Amino acid sequence: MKRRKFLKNSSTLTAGMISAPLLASCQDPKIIETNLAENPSGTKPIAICTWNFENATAKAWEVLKEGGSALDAVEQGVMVEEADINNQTVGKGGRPDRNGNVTLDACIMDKDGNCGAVLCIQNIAHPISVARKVMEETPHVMLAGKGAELFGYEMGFEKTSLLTEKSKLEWLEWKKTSEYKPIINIENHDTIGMLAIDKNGDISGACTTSGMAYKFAGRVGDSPIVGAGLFVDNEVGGATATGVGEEVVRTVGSFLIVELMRQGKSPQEACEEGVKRILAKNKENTDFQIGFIAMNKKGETGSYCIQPGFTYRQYSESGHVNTPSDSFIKS
Ligand code: SD4
Repeated sequence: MKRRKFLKNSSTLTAGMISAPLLASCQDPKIIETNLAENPSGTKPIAICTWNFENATAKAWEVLKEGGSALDAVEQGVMVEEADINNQTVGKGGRPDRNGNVTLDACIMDKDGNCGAVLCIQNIAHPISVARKVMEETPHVMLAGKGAELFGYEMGFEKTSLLTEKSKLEWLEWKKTSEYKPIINIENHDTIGMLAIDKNGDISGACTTSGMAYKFAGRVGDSPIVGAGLFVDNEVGGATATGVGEEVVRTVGSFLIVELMRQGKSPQEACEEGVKRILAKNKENTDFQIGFIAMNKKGETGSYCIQPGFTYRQYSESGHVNTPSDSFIKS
């Protein structure tokens, strides 16, 4: 039943080719030629993200086509979802914890393996940008809770209420039973993880979420944990996750996928193995969702998930497409 709902709500395949002027302006043709010669199926620059976040990949592509860095592309790309109050799993508008507080998790990683994260941060609309500041302005990798929030204000971020009327009303309804049951459908699983390669061939990644709806106060999932919700190694590629974070943390999912690519697996094969490792630890219960996406240094991409319905968006000179992911459970 839950799975059927998931399918019903999942995005359908949409594909729109980019315009000729955009193609022409995209990048130094020499670089494209070299890439194609090396690897006919790979392409770069490229941005990919979990789910069908068309506006987020369009923003990332705008940065990449102007010659911007992969780091700027992923930050600005995911900020689109953080700002979208209709996305109830990311940023402002996110569903609150069981006490009615919206707490956000985010991390970012650059081509040099630098990383920054904020965990359980409140009242700041763009946790990804605070995470970037942690990476660039502090000697630390992670800041949590009040400390992260105060650091954000020091860095000039504004205090803002993240709980929208819609999320508040839903939470009040939930409180009548107070049953914590992560539901497998797109409304509860639209965390954005994004990976990009820029014109120099450098890779960065970002991941941002409000986490599982009605979680315990203080709960942190995989999304801000470097290696779990996101991992990038500029020599190999990157991976990022969506779904039940506790399960991704148990296998350090994104790091695993990057390491599998280092050992020669394609992004697709590595994502499949990543999901299968999680399933191996859940022999009795597959009634939850995990979706991984991955990209290697050549710009080849892949994805895999447990339940059908997961898709990922990609934007490169080959087009702007939403690709349905293959799944362990077929229907
Ligand atoms: C978490 N992985 O906090 C996140 C939730 C998620 O789409 O991906 N939702 O566990």
